[in-house]
Amino acid sequence: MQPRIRLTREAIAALYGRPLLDLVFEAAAVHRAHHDPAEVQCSQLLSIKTGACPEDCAYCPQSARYDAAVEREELMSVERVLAAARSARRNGADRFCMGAAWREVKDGPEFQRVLEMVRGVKALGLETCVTLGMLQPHQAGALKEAGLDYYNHNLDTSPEFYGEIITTRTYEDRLKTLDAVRAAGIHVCCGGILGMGESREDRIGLLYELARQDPQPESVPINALVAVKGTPLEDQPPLPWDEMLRAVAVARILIPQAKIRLSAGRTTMSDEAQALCFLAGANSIFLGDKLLTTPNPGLDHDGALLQRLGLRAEHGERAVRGGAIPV
Ligand code: SAM
Ligand code: DTB
Ligand code: SF4
Repeated sequence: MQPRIRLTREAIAALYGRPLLDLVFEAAAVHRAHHDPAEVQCSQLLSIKTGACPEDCAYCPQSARYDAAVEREELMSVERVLAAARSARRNGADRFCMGAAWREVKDGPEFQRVLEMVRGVKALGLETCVTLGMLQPHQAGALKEAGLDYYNHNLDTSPEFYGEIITTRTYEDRLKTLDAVRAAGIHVCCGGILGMGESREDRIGLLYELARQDPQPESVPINALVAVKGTPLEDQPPLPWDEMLRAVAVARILIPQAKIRLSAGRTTMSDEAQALCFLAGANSIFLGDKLLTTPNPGLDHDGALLQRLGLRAEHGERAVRGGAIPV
């Protein structure tokens, strides 16, 4: 189902600029019409191959071109990945997401190992997600066959600002990968990053590009930049909480069926700001104290926050009870 609002940049700009509490109120109504507002989908991330990436994404500590303090690590063994997935399940996660610092997937033994990881995680009863860079149609087919539920590939920002952040692959390349994912019948997880020095107009442009995909993505991560020392964006000032809130609310209104994921950047958001984002339609988070290479709030903090707000993990039946996260 498409949203009721016209999908033009002008209409989205008008929505984005509404008085903040009116915008949140409307987004909350859309949220409650399409989702159980007490549930938050919980995923856990693992970096299965870390650092030494040839790409030049200005935000990324894993690019070989910058000198962020990230330990390089070759592709992990299947056993180590499955041990991490079991621990994610104990933590209350129902989806396990594996990320590789690759420009693109290459056919061969390493890809075969990733397929093995997907099969193994799926066999644990968890949903599976990977983010591996650019992907060709036959590789998407192989991932689907192995049991992949979601592929994460972000647009990151507006088409206009994109060239300021990445020069080693185009917006068009990203859309092509997303087409291959969709054509293989894998759910699309596609979002972006705020706080990279882009204008509000760029944030509106990103939301427009996300919402006009047909079909719309099933999962939309809204990341706040984690400004990592050694990357070109290390000195970016933190994103104001109300810009994050506006973007979440507009994403919820424009993409009503999707999970809107409050992704990177939660360690610098207050509990109050996160609560407002949940009210405005965010309904997915990453659990645990680490994202790929940067910190995340951790189970005790998130457990207490969800408890306070009366929220619980979605698909709690898949998770093991008795942990910090209410299920
Ligand atoms: N290499 C693959 C790719 O770029 O498609 C997969 C891994 S990459 C780390 C996945 C996503 O993480 C990026 O598209 C970006 O949106 C997000 N990301 C990376 N570094 C970030 C940071 N410092 N702050 C916020 N989001 C970040
Ligand atoms: C996404 O949009 N956010 C997640 C996931 N996709 C892979 C990752 C954010 C990474 C933040 C930087 C890091 O931890 O290295
Ligand atoms: Fe490489 Fe992905 Fe980081 Fe870009 S975002 S440098 S492609 S790991």
